Amino acid sequence: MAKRPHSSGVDNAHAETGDGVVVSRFGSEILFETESGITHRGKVRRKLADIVCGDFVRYEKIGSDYAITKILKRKNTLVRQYFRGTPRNIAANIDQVIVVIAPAPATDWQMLDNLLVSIHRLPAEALIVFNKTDLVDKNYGTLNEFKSLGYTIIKTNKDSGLAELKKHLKNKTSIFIGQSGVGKTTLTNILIPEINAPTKALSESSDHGQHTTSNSIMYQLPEGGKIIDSPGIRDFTPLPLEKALYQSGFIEFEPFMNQCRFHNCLHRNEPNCAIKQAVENKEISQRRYQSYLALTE
Ligand SMILES: Nc1nc2c(ncn2[C@@H]2O[C@H](COP(=O)(O)OP(=O)(O)OP(=O)(O)O)[C@@H](O)[C@H]2O)c(=O)[nH]1
Ligand SMILES: [Mg+2]
Ligand SMILES: [Zn+2]
Repeated sequence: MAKRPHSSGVDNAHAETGDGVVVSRFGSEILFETESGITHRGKVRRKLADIVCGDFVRYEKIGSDYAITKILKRKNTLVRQYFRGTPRNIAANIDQVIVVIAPAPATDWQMLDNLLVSIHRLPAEALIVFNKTDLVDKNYGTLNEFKSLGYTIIKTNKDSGLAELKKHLKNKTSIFIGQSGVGKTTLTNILIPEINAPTKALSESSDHGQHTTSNSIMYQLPEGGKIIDSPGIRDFTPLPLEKALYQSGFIEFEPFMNQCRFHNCLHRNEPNCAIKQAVENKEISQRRYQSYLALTE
């Protein structure tokens, strides 16, 4: 992985280079951690504008300043479509994306579908954390649908489920993502008690989160592994992919693929479509199919 800092040669006896990992980003500056675990601020060169939390980088030390000169090869990047198709990186080199949902604020299920499509594409492991279970009795909305699809769901609240969550976090780089106010930072604070990052109650008038966390920050977990706490999102649209690529993100389509009349069927208006038939037979949920249609419009 990262190399130790070393002298870059005789021309500039004070210049040092080395590798590190981006812990957080604030505009053109980042916080990064060297392999020896020391955190520094660094200036990012303009051409590296898409640098993001989790990136492995090369730095150069000039005097007492650090400049980031290169983004090292990425394993993957979690990307969303920001404005009219513009991609925006959320994090890089992720092993596991943890979508946090809660009874309050109420879950946007279509956003969960969209996130799962993007996670499938990375690829990275997907984990659903159903938080604030103290606020509901048993069954929550359409969550069972995701369980039947085979997604792993962990139930947590401030006082329970944390041991199970820790097992899934161990020795991986994970990111918490989800709507504002679902409790991502609260969970992070419980996992790493010394950080005490700010959290805020839902707005009384709307029952929505108040967008408390403004920058993604990566933390080292005491048991090994890393967790990135990210700002709440209002919506999540995957990058514009070729339509065929969206299909594999709806994992329940898999058994019916290649059974449509047309080999390049988009499962919209085509005749003899096995996916549409499966929706009619209730083998694929109408709700999930609608999410698929919305993505492939
Ligand atoms: N009842 C209950 N409330 C919780 C639980 N976890 C967090 N909360 C509350 O939910 C509110 C929002 O928590 P945060 O941790 O700030 O949520 P967040 O997901 O980080 O929000 P953003 O940073 O805005 O994305 C706070 O008032 C927390 O105290 C829980 O398990 N049960
Ligand atoms: Mg937060
Ligand atoms: Zn079809």
